[in-house]
Amino acid sequence: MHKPCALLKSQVSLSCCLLLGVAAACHAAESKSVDRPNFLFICVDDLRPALGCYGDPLAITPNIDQLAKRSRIFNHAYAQQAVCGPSRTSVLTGLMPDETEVWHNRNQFRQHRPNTITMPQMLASQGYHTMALGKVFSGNQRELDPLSWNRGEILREPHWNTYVTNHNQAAGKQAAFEMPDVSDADYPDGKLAALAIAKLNTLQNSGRPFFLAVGFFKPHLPFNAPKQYWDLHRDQDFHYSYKNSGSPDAPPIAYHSHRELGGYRGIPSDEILADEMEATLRRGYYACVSYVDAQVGKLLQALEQTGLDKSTVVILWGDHGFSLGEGHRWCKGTNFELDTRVPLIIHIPEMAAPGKSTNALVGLVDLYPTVVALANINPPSGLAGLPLTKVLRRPSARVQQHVMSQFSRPWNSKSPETMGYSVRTPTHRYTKWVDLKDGTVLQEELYDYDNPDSIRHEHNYTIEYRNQIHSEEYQQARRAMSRRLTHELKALHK
Ligand SMILES: [Ca+2]
Repeated sequence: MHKPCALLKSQVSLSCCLLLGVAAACHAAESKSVDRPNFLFICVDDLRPALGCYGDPLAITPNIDQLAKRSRIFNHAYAQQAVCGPSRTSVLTGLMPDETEVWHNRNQFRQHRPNTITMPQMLASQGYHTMALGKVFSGNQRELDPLSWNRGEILREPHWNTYVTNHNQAAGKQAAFEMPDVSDADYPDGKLAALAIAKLNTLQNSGRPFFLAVGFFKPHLPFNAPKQYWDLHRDQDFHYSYKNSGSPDAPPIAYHSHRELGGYRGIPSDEILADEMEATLRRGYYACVSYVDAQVGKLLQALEQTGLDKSTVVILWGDHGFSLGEGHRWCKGTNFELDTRVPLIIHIPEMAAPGKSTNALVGLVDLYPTVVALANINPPSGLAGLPLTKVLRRPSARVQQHVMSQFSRPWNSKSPETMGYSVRTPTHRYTKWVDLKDGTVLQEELYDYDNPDSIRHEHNYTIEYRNQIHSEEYQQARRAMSRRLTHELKALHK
């Protein structure tokens, strides 16, 4: 069985192999060449563009900044749903949340679409070694996808504990942050970097191209990082407040009611925090980003030392954005710019215009078609995204005119009752909240990113403040954006 599968490369043969459940063993027996690069696919949990290379003045991220100098930096990359599981599933399946029916972390795409061929599964079928370390699909052991990986998927190893201090050892959520004087390897991301480096050496000797996904756990809450990374950041830099900046006038449904931060010990459940606590949490987030940056640096250094950098595409992405009190809220779970916009950095060996950023609008759902294009593999039919290869060749290239994100209310693992569909163009965001029972439009939002009355900039981030949906001068834009979204949804739901 193995030999015929290994020699067949068509979609038909792929279906044959998948049906027989031996996809992981179905490799084209070819040696690696420049046409078949390796992939180091680095996912960073809850990372907004809090990076020096994105112009964040509070970020201390020398290693990712160095990577960016040899890469394409995507200024306008967006998650398809601003929460872990749905976003990651969209990336790895190449489908929108309405297609995977993964709108919540506890939903699993194979229940709805058992025959989905994921990005790594596709690569595995064409001779790649595919391996996942850390949080790639999900942070939950029950929600992994063995079909995607032919070298196993290691979410955590024993003793990869979220907390290291004695007073945080009970089960579940404890303090929202800790800053012990420990080494990198005392926390999971340090252990993960060491494991990934060891696996790189194994993969190098395998004689086959590889797709290694490494999913770092921070800066997701709790903001736990070794003291040395907290010490990089001065407490006074984070003492600023948005409390007097006026409330955004978006409709209530635009906001999440899930109190992720409020569930930690010592944090008020309504997430209305004292200034001191706000500053500490912000500093903790940036400390965690610096900690992850150091681990990414180790991984990239190993890539260079092994010489694999000459044949490896590096893709670094955040699974969604994050709010640190901007817009009067914390965490993620909305269709706003802060939550949907993510860092995306793609490095290709010997790429054109390295270090140049692009303003092309892209979705994380575009990563699947991009990866298979770079691997010279035909994509499966029906992918929602488009390959970004022309933007990798030319930063001024454009791929699409808008990107769609969505979020359900209430947010739980049942079928959603209400969905907020949001379309981002280069200048506007239009969001429509729909009752899914009968299609009734419950609320609309329209923001103009070129109008200072509509948005605010705070520390390099854009916050929607004034919903223009009822403004007379915006009715033409409203109709145009509504048509655009309707067209998009028709195509999605056909
Ligand atoms: Ca996340």
